[in-house]
Amino acid sequence: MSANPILVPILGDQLSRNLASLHGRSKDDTVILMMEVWDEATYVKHHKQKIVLIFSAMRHFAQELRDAGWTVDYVKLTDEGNSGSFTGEVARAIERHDPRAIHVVEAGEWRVQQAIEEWPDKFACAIELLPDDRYLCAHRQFREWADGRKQLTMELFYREMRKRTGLLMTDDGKPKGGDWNYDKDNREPPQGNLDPPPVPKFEPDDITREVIELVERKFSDHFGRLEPFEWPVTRDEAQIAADAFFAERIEKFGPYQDAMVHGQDDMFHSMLSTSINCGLLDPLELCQRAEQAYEDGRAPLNSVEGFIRQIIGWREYVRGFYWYFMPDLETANELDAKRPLPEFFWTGETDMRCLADCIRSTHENAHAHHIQRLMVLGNFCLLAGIDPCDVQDWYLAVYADAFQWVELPNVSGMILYADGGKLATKPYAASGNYINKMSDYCKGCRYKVSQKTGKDACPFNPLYWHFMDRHRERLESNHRIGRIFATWDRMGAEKKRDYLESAEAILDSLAPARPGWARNT
Ligand code: FAD
Ligand code: DLZ
Ligand code: SF4
Repeated sequence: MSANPILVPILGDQLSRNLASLHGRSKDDTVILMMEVWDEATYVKHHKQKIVLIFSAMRHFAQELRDAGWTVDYVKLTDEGNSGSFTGEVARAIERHDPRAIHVVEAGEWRVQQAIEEWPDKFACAIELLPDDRYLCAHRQFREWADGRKQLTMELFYREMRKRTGLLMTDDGKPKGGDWNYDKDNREPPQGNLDPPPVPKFEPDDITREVIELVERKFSDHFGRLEPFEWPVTRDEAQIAADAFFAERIEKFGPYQDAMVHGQDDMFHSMLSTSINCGLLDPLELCQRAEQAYEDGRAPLNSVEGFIRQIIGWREYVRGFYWYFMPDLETANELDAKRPLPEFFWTGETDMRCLADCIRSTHENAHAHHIQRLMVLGNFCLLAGIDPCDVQDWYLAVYADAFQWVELPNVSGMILYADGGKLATKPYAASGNYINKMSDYCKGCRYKVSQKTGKDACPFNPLYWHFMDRHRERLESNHRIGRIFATWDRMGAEKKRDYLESAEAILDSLAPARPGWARNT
């Protein structure tokens, strides 16, 4: 090892061998620094499985790097003198290694990036901040695309990304199959026994077992079931999970993307977000595999295009959106929503069968699939007017794949309309009908989805109209939703009053979450 090496900090969501800070680096001249720190584990009280996932994946990655000949300085959470923060640990590492420079890849999250940007003032050695080229759209490219647009329409961004990556494009620059988007074929309700093939589960090894014990000791008051812990924590395991998706589930991924079945937590989804987000899987590689499945005749175009759109469309779009609108996005509250998150989001104790099932899955697996997050949990928060800060904390804390850059645009923009319509042209508000159409939840529910008002009515029904009525002024001029008010007005005063009174009774019954669930008090 050279006398004044380059120090390369690698964060918990940068676990990729092709990370920009490792490109072309000499192993004899590099000390890689990895840090388990209290600040990151508790800025919200993450689900226990999320902490196990990150710490275990970090420890495995460090081992992999050492096996490949790198020098890794790994700081464990319980190591003596651990300062609890990235900046504190970099300061201590500078004392240990006396580096001539630090090469670090930009952080995924605003909070961490702000801290890194203070390093040049704090530390005497040179700091080189590198762009994270694992994403397919650089910040500059997103800015160039977004500047001057009235509406940042995801579909238009997605088409640009298709052209730029060449994914699902013909040689003469046209979308394969003739259309850009096959979403219309991807809205099958669940019918009959769908029987999705099981997702691979991974038995904890000694490294993971040690982390599980640590989490049990140090984070026992965090939300969520700790065991069984079955997420992939290495690239090899993540590849097995991806192989199974491309072999067994992608075919039906498209048609049943929006379907929900009680107790079926994975459906035909890839379950790869945890591995993609911490760096074990490469998003472009996954899209290329999906396209290959189409070319080989193993998966239909609507499934493959749907999958690719989620990744080079939505995933890249929300990342660009986050950096474009931060830090204001964090405090945006266009609809002035002030109600605290109900306690049942943490306990799962509600008679609403759809919400209870989504919260159970969240508690048991640190996961719920997209349409559960959007149209059940998110829809409830929107209709009930839950404070965006509470909702952000909840989504950030409870999902193993949650990082603020992806969580916040989805929460503020997609579900709550808190950004004032920068992401979505209208609020994704829906009554119980939508959930009934796309799931089997309502059959076994104590509430009646067909009933509109009164004690036995599905709460989504009156809450829907209460939402529309209280935001009428803002929404009426929106051509995508404005017509709904003609239906409301045709109902007549008595029916309207019934709706509003039923909704008020539901809202009054929501016990607020006790403090301490999402953050240490
Ligand atoms: P699949 O359904 O198999 O989709 C494939 C991949 O597409 C995902 O792995 C993911 O990388 C990407 N993707 C799909 N939808 C989105 C989206 N809306 N935004 C960004 N990427 C997307 N995803 C996260 O990774 N982290 C989050 O913190 C997160 N928070 C969310 C909060 C809300 C309110 C909503 C509505 C969605 C959120 N999502 C988040 C998006 C989506 O729900 C998850 O990516 C998905 O459920 C992960 O499961 P999967 O890998 O089986 O996804
Ligand atoms: C999510 C998380 C947790 C729980 N703990 C750590 C940690 O101790 N060390 C670390 O490097 N990363 C952790 N992470 C992931 C970070 O929060 C993530 O890398 C940053 O948000 C990037 O901006
Ligand atoms: Fe959910 Fe309403 Fe259906 Fe019950 S009736 S499962 S509350 S949508």
